[in-house]
Amino acid sequence: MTSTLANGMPLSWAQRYRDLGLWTDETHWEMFCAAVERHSRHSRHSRHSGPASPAALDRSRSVSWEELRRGAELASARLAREAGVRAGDNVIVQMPNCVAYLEVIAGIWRLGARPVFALPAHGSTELRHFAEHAPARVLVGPTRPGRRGQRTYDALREQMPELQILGVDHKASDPWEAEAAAGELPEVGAAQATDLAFLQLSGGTTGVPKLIPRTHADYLYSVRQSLTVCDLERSSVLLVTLPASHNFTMSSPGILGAVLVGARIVFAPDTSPFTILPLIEAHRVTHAAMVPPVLLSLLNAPEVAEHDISSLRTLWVGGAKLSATAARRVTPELGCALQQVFGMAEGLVNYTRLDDPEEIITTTQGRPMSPYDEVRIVDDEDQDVAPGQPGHLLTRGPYTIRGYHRVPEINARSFTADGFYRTGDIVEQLPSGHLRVVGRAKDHINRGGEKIAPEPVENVLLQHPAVHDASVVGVADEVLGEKTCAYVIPRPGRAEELQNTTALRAFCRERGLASFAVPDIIRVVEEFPLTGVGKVSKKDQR
Ligand code: OOB
Repeated sequence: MTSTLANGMPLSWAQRYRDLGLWTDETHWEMFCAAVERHSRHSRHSRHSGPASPAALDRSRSVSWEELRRGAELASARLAREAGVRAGDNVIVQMPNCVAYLEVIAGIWRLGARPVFALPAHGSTELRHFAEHAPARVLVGPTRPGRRGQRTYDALREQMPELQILGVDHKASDPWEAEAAAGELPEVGAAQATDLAFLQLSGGTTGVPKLIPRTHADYLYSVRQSLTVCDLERSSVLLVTLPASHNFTMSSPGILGAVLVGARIVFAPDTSPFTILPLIEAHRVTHAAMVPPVLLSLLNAPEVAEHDISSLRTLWVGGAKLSATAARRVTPELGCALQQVFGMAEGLVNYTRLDDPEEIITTTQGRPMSPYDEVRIVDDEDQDVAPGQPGHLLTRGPYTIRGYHRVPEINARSFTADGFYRTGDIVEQLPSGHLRVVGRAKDHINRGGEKIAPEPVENVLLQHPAVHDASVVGVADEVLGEKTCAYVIPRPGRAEELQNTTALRAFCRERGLASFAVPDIIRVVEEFPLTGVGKVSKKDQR
């Protein structure tokens, strides 16, 4: 008899959150089906004739709510038939932003199985780690993953022949056509609301990303709670421009929030202003989530003036610190509201509220979205700091995990004995409860919202025959917030080989490093600065 859920939540706490009415008995598949029923009924009542208005669309497809559910059923049939996916299995999903992405994850939930949310930029190193650690024996990706993606999958086929890679032709007008012809649907897999729903990825401080176990009950609560502090509703149009599988895009209030309220979902293939401005205009987009660099590129794009973006109502900006300067430009220049979002895949999400004073909206990262979120700000000895003073942010609550997936040693460090998650963020709290992020204790690099752990990058650099030692740090960058800078010490007599940094970066890519983790800057040096105890002083390198 285990005494905790997959997310580390003690059963007594799970019962408490259920008694409070925060957690329900619904799984993601049940939520999805109930939502499709509601929205289809609504659109039957409100339209007299003609086709149902689209629920979700991308460059090649536009589908109604019912078609979306049908797509999910067929996706589940394909996964079951071709890869034998069953209840309790983990399935790595590495899809671009598209309608089929949503069908695939809903299809996985239909089987009672669990998506492992990889990002399109992940290379073979990360994917292999997910497959081994989750564990997962199936990966779903695009049929034509591009040159880099193809190399990644070729490498995986060689290194992990037991991993089955299933291609989905997301650009086809009907990716599930063949499946529809194949016949019967598999049964809906058994799953409970308190079961593991999926594995999300952490920003990570050491090594490859840790896997974050979220249950149906805790995650769906976080989506519903997000909706109570956001203005997303049935008539809204959500633009999905960050990678769909990121926690921010999924649930704050994100794709799942849109499914719950019946808002239209428009998938953008990338984040460039050239892509998103025409989409905002064409689909009368009202809401979008962005990391600060994407917001900046939008604010600074001369093309903004050429597009009618008057439909925009609210932009959610988070994932990394937004400067007050940029925050102040949003409403005057884009004509919409700004909500800052300070969240983490481990749980806690803070929002500025739409009716907060402007000063709060532009200079804080919001306050916890749930009255049941517990927040502590402590010094290095875990003692509470005086009000207003900066300290380490610890948190516990109805949708924050109490432990990572299968790493007891790391969990002992990342959580307090009474179950608070050590976020690694340094914050200060205003009397109003709003948090301001002032720094980070953990040493990962935040490259415009993409979190990069230095260690795996260093490990790859160290594989180069001319590299003696490598140390990777984040350096301030105006656009991205931070860039990665690698300091490398050459082996004796081989400095010459490292002069061509392009070749060294190509080497990183070949070794399967995620594209965003390949160092932006490479500096060849003779030695590293050291701290008092002889450790490399990353502080000085920065
Ligand atoms: C979101 O989630 P993750 O898991 O990729 O990264 C979490 C970390 C936080 O611990 C913090 O260091 C940083 O990203 N962060 C911010 C921030 N939002 C996240 N730092 C400063 N200001 C912000 N607004 O990034 C995430 C998950 C859900 C919603 C939004 C973002």
